[in-house]
Amino acid sequence: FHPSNRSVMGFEPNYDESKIPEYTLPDPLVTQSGSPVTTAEQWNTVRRPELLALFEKHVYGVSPPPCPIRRKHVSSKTVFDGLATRTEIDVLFGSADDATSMRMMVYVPKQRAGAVPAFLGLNFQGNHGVDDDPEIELNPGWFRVGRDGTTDGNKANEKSRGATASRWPLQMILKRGYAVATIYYGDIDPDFDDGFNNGIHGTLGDQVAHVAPESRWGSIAAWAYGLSRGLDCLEAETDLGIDAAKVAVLGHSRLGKTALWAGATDPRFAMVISNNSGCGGAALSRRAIGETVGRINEAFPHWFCDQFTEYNENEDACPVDQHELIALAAPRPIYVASATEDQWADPKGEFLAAAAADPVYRLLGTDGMGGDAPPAKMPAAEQPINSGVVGYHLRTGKHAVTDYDWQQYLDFADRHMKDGR
Ligand code: GTR
Repeated sequence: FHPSNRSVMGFEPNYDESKIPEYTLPDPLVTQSGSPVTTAEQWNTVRRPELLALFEKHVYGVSPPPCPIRRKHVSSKTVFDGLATRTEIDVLFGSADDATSMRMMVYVPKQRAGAVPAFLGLNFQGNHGVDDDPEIELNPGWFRVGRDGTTDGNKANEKSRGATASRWPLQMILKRGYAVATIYYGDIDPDFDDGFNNGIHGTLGDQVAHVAPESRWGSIAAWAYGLSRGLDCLEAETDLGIDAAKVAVLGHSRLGKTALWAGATDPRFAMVISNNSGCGGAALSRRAIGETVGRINEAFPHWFCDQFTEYNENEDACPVDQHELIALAAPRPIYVASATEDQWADPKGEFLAAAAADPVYRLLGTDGMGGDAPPAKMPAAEQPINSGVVGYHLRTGKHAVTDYDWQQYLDFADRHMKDGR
């Protein structure tokens, strides 16, 4: 994100808490018809499906039903001085000749007693941007123009090798006993507004023809759909040594929004991690601070469904808010992370959303954010809240994924995805 973008189209973000409009959050534990939800069964059979449908209709759009995947092995190699096996697999969406394909790159620690838990996340700059090994093919697809000379036009160049390696501390993760799988998000749907023709919007789009046009899947929903097909692949590839019942879906920024939607729509994900996801992710839309619904729809008209534009400068009219997206992961562990210098993403709104999801987690028999009730106040930086199944931290620094963030995710995963803990 370029700070200069903040003023494009005349938008001046508000960062003043005192100028936040008065708002009331929709209650996740009251149905649209006004009935209180007081049992886990009512949540699971009535309110959860209702909320999912509302998010589809009003925010992310309706995706096609899962398509069968085809898998083609590309390579397998021992890397990092014997620490791990890296496998590349092309995953094709459906059986059509022109099926879209995405390349999943998977690292599995060699030293392991049995199948290991894994993190699955999309990346921004290609698999070759995650690690600079020249044997990883330079992704030939469409790329956003890089800030630092990593693209020529919309093509990745050699400078993009390892460009996002700091966000993917592979060896640290592998040494902790976890596998990592990643996919370039542009393989699934290139990140520009093309009228929903390229990527899986084009090849699978006829399957949402029955849906009202304003509620058809946007790009975030398409990327989330790709994550689910990635999980299909991990389930099928039993020889990799990954326990597909213990896969955490994670993402940063727009891909954090995507991870949250993937976790909401696909209950097979054992854990959900949102890193600096902001507006349309973990941050409450009704606070209208930093990036707003109106700004995001104007700048990225392809991310959400068209219906979401109804809530530009009109957040109160939306029947859902983002705490309910977090609640859709319940009772599975979820972790929301913010950064102090990322006010655009509204750290406080991310914290408040996690806290407002807590009652759903407690209704489902977990301890939510831990203790008897969620903390009333946002924690200081580097004071993670991680004793319950809803984790949160504020990190000092910029909009990024750092080793500090990963250390918290690994500790949280140790608690919830490792046997005997
Ligand atoms: C920004 C956008 C944010 C966030 C970010 C990113 O331009 O306003 O919502 O998604 O991009 O994905 O890097």
